[in-house]
Formats: sequence, C-alpha cells, structure tokens
Amino acid sequence: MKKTLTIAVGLSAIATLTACKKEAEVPKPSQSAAADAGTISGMPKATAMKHGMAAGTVTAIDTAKGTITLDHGAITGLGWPAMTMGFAARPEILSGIKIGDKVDFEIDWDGKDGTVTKIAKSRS
Ligand SMILES: [Cu+2]
Repeated sequence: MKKTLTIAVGLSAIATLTACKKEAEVPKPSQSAAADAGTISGMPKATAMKHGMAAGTVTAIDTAKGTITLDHGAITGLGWPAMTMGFAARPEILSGIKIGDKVDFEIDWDGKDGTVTKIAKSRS
C-alpha cells in the first residue's frame, strides 16, 4: 500500500516537472539570443544553412585563398537575384574551371558566407 502511494506521488511529481520544464523553455531562446549573442551566433549559422543552385560565369579564381568569383544568375533556393560575388571553394572542387567558363554550380549559404559545393562547366 505504501509503495503504491510512493510510486503515484513520484509519477505525478515527474509529470509536474515535465510540465514546468516545457513552460520554462518557451521564453528562453529569445532571451538568450538577445543577451548572449556572442555565444549563440554559431548556432543559427549551422541550423540556417541553405542550399542554392544557379548558372554563372567565372570572373575570378584565387586558389591560394580558396575563393571563386561568379557573375551568377538568380539563385534557386535562396531567392537571390543575379549578381557578381565571391564564394569560398576548395581548390579540388575548382580543378578544370577557368576564368571565363560558363558554369552550373551549387552553394551552401550559412547566412553570411557562401561555399561552392559543386561546380561544373555548363553544357549549353
Ligand atoms: Cu550573389
């Protein structure tokens, strides 16, 4: 009899704790984002990673820095208009790509920087 009571009390205590936790968690993200922007800045970067695809023309390559500049058309997936801009790109991804090449490419965008994940000369 005593045991059953203890279990029942214990269970309801867990239920109460869970409910409290849920309520307490709701206002937390906005609070800490505002108060602690430094520490949290790495988190949205990872979760907000977006993927885009476009066609463009290579206007510059810097293999030492690992960057490529592309005069690109509208980027599907990011909602960007056409523009010329630089992206990070690993040297091995750029092998066979030269300035002036028309390319199809894909990028990862973390909200601040774009990284070319795939690039190939366009067939058209
Ligand atoms: Cu751009």
